[in-house]
Amino acid sequence: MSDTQNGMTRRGLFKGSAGVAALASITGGSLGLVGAPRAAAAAGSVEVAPGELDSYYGFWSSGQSGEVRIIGVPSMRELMRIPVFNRCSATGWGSTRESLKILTEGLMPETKDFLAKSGKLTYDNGDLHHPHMSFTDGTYDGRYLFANDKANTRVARIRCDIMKTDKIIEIPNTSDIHGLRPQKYPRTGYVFANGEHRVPLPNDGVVLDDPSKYVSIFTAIDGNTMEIAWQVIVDGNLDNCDADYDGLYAFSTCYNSENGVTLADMTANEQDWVVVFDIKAIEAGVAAGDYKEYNGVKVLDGRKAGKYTQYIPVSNSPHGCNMAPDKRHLCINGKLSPTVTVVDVTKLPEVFAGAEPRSAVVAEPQLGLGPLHTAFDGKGNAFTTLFLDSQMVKWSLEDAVRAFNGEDVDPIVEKIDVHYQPGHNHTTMGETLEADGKFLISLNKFSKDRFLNVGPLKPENDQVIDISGERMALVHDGPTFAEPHDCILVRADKVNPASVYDRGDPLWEEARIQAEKDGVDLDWGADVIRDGNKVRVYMHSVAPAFSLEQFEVTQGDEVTIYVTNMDDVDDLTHGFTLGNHGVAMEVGPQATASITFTADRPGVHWYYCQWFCHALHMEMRGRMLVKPVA
Ligand code: K7E
Ligand code: CUA
Repeated sequence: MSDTQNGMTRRGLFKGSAGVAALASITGGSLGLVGAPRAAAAAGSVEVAPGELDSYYGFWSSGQSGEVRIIGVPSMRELMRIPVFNRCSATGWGSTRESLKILTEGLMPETKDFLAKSGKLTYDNGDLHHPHMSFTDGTYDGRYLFANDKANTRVARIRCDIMKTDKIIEIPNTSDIHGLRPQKYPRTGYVFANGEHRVPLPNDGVVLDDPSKYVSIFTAIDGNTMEIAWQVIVDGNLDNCDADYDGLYAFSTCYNSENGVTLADMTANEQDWVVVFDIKAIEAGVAAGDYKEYNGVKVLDGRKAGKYTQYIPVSNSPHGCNMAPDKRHLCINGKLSPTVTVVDVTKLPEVFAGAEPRSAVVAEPQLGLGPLHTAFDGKGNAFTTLFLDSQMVKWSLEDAVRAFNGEDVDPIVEKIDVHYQPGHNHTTMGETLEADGKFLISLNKFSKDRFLNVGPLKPENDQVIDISGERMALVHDGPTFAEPHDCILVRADKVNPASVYDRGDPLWEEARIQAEKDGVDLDWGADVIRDGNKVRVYMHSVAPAFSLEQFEVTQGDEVTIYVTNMDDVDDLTHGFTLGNHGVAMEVGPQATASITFTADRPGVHWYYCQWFCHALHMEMRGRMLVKPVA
């Protein structure tokens, strides 16, 4: 239970009732609310009064912005941004030594060489589509978030104890990681990642137009070590993926079964596939040595249906791939077809034993135009976004199965308009066994007229829909910057971040080792160590002062500044910004951060704390003197 749910006050109850009454009036009183409201943030209202907390953490992708955002749900207040593949002016992500280590250590050697030719250590951009939390026994466990980078073929991990990225790896042998899902059972475990665009293997520039040499690759990463466990070559382009609740299978939607390289080739067939991966069989294949190594990764061949993979035909160009929390039904969203294809995963052993692949399909309801993604309420209902119709459709899984069997039932429960062109959607806890059917987010690609006009580039519109009653009720418009593709909604009690860093955190392990070599106390130091033309400056901060008010270096020195924040109070972050050097970093309570630059501008340069920390924050500063070379 979250604090919000427990913290039911008279005032909260009053507010909750008022909110529900207001809502009922705007929806014509038809809102079938179940049970009494418990607090302002309970189902039925998105109002979270000042001082009250949201009941869900929303972890939002940001697409081409390259970060992850934390948004409180249902209020839709943006709480935090986590830099991942992007650069961040506030925190120094992409320029501190700690972040550069994470951004560079997982790159392949040839990528590093390639970037070095442009004077770069790593990529500056990313395209982050799919953030998902680690699982234990079919539900979120609050350890990690994982996310893909479609732009530069990477996968990142975020530590949920401090909400910072701690690993980024490049995936070899493939191009453009798109779909990404963690293993749900027994534990993550594997993180499954789809290489979307087919490339020749090896991709050495010799092959351009021979489609038979192009492959798509499905990757399983060990989420604990962030090393690649294995890869499987498949037919067609991989798009989205998911995993079952029994730890047996993973699934990927696949378009371009034609294996074409032009648009005309890619859409020639009437049917594409969902690929089913048999995890145990693949693990046995790895153990038996049935693989080839490319770039140090074990790659199995799953291009022909067999013991590793099965290909279930679905209509042309499917997109979303969503496993229902009933542990049984996998929903494949038609995109170009108005249907969602429902696969019963309990029938998959028969398919692997030779049964006709389509025998696992148990429903195929016609829902409307452009079905992209489906979410679940844990009560047997599915919610599918209709991109072309700009609608959300609620439908019954059970009725869809009955209709497929010839019964005269309409699986569609209700449709509502959303604004506009929804892509992903997500329900509270909806990709876990604890799906609770409270709220549904519709991530709309266009906002058009819904907000004040801010120029040609408009925000996206992420709308909140209350699904706790009989009918869906659209209750909030939430503008977001480019460009959320997906989000997850995690019950607040599942996530328990620290407020202050642990001094032993591995994040600044290199600083710890260097300080020890230099004979300096990293915690309380105020030292300048000269080592040839390298200068290491150690200082700590306790509001409102740095332990060094000044230090001297010589023009041309390579300077590394280590700042340790020895305040251990909640929310007491300091910063270090060095004027006219492009140097800035966040230093959280009890954290160490460091940055390296060349001091090449003779003169006095002020450094200051840029995080407003104290009544004397403006005075929290010091001077670096750069002496000219004689
Ligand atoms: Cu935008 Cu999940 Cu990349 Cu669908 S994906 S919409
Ligand atoms: Cu420390 Cu501002």
